[in-house]
Amino acid sequence: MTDWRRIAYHALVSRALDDVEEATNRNRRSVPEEHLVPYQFSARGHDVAQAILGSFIDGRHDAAGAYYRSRPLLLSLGLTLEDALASPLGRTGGFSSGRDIGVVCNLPSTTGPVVLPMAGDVGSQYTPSAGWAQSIVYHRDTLKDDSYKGCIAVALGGEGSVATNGFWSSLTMATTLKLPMLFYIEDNGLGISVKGEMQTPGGDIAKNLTCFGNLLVRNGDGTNPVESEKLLAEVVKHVRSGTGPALIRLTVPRLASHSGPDNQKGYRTEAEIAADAARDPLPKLRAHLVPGILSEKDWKKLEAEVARDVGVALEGARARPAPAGDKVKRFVYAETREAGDAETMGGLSEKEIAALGGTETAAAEGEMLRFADAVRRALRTELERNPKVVVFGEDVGVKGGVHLVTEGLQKKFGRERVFDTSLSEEGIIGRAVGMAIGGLMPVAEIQFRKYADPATEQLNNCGTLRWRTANRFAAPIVVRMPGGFGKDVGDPWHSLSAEVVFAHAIGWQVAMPSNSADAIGLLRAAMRGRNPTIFFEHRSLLMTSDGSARYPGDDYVVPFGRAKTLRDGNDITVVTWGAMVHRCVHAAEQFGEKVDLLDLRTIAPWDRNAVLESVRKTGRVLIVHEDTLTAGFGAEIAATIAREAFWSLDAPVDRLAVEDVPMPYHENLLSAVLPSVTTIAERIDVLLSV
Ligand SMILES: Cc1ncc(C[n+]2csc(CCOP(=O)(O)OP(=O)(O)O)c2C)c(N)n1
Repeated sequence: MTDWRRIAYHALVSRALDDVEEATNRNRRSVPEEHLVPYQFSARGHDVAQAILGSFIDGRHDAAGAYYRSRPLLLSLGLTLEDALASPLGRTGGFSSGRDIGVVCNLPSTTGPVVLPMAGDVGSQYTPSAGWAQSIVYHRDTLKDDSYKGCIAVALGGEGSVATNGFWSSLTMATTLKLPMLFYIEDNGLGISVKGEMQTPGGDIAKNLTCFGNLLVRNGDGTNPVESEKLLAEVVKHVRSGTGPALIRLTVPRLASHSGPDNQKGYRTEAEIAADAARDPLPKLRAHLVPGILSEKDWKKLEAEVARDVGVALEGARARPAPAGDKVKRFVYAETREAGDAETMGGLSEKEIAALGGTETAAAEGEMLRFADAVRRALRTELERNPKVVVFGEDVGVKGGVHLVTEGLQKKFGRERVFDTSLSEEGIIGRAVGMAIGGLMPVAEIQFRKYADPATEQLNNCGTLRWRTANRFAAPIVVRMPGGFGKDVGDPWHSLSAEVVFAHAIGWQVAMPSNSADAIGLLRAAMRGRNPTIFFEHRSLLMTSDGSARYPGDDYVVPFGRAKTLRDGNDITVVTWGAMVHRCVHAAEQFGEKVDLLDLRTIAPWDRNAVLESVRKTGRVLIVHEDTLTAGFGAEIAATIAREAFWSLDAPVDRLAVEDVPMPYHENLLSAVLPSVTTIAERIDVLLSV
């Protein structure tokens, strides 16, 4: 039975919140500055249909991927009015404790519907929502958890968002995998100022998707409560039945400007504004309810209740303290759980991580393993130990990956745990994020480093997710990606390194192992950890035996941020990582006891102390990497040394790297750009003579 009183309450509350914020901002000269909402977005016009949608989102593990106009939905899913008002004011508590725009919301829950952490990028909500939907299927069918039966993910978006990559990527995922996912498109005809006809031909995405496979499509008037309720009941029932996804488009008016600073000048006529005002769904809701369902008196009572609740909430929100600047650096990475700083949602539980354990002591006498075999073995042991591990990417299933790293894993662990994905890197990473928030440990493969480009938005949002939700959410995923030069071959697409991009991205751990043992230890540490990790598999190590090492054991872990000293020397420090380690080892052999050689192993975090200690001892340093020179990670290390160890230096800090050209194809060209044993040795020689 539809609870229309509850729907009306949430629609009225949403309208009242918009009223308060808009009135305050309109009268900005006469109100105290701390009452202003710096970034105000109104849901006016979208509110009634969202409140109806909210009345259907009640599954134990339902989740919504939403956007900045979704506050009415959040209200109906349990957002407190005080949090709803405090967040746009930037006060403590709420969605982000003043870190993010107040309408970029989230709502963690372990006992009812969740609102996944929103992001400012239009369309970025879709693929994590599909990931949550896939995690529902995994919990339900593979982990046999009946509490996930009938649960769904819903993604909300405007008609502008249907032009984004995320929309199409998630639509492909949801329809090919028949995921329990509902696409809820609230079409107000405008993307800021751009008309819907620019986003999809004819401006009607539902019409255009009528023939899309495996998709139930419904199209209706979001200002008509009866029609909206009927269509929503139908699509939600369909998705809950487990037969596949659905898309509903509801037309709604945007009864305000796009956002606070927008005055609609130049793109919307007075007549258009008036026509939309005449479509206001709130009077239509009232007309539907009064007097048949609620009496005139009931409605008045409801309005009074809303006014009282919003008044109390506003007082509470304004009284909340502003966030203190000294805490702004917290929660970029996971903090100790002992201090009570566990995230509310995302990743493995404390108990699960403790049960997995790990040792930093390598087993003695393990057999020699090549790099690719080592990564496969680490994946295999983790898949065996932890039922929440899932491994996926393009071609990783039947074929075992184009580098054959996942060969045989699907056969052993099944298609639910090791699987191929559609060809969308945004989809691969967004899905991983949704799955990690859903409590799984996703290990995603990006086929080559360069092909992480289309996933940039999801990667960046994954990294900042813990910080911007003030530790309410985390998405610890592992992203494996091969890159760097191959055996006697390179090219701009398959041989990119550019690891510095991920060191620069906030919130990521970045592993750059040079050998099998470190690869196993770092991959395992990431898969038993609480931070998202880029795990770089160097192509030349995958293709040769350069990185072979003894198997260090089934529980071996290497902590991030700990360099390994490969040679002790007193006259020069060489800092390197990845495949360059092997060239540096050969170059250093020519200098007897002179070279102190450090393999950083991880560049985020990186072992500052080990580097500085070594440089203070030797007074000279050469940093060698394959990534291009300008703004490469070597620049970061050089700057740190220049500041922290300046008085210990006997020579300029030096870097040797590929000199700002893409990686070439022919072997001759490749060897002309890559640091070689000879050029590394020459550089060491020069520095030693300074
Ligand atoms: C990836 C991205 N590009 C551009 C923007 C700037 N932007 C914010 S809202 C918006 C229009 C979105 O329109 P629509 O999806 O129809 O939602 P509505 O605001 O109408 O509810 C744009 C272009 C953004 N936030 N993200």
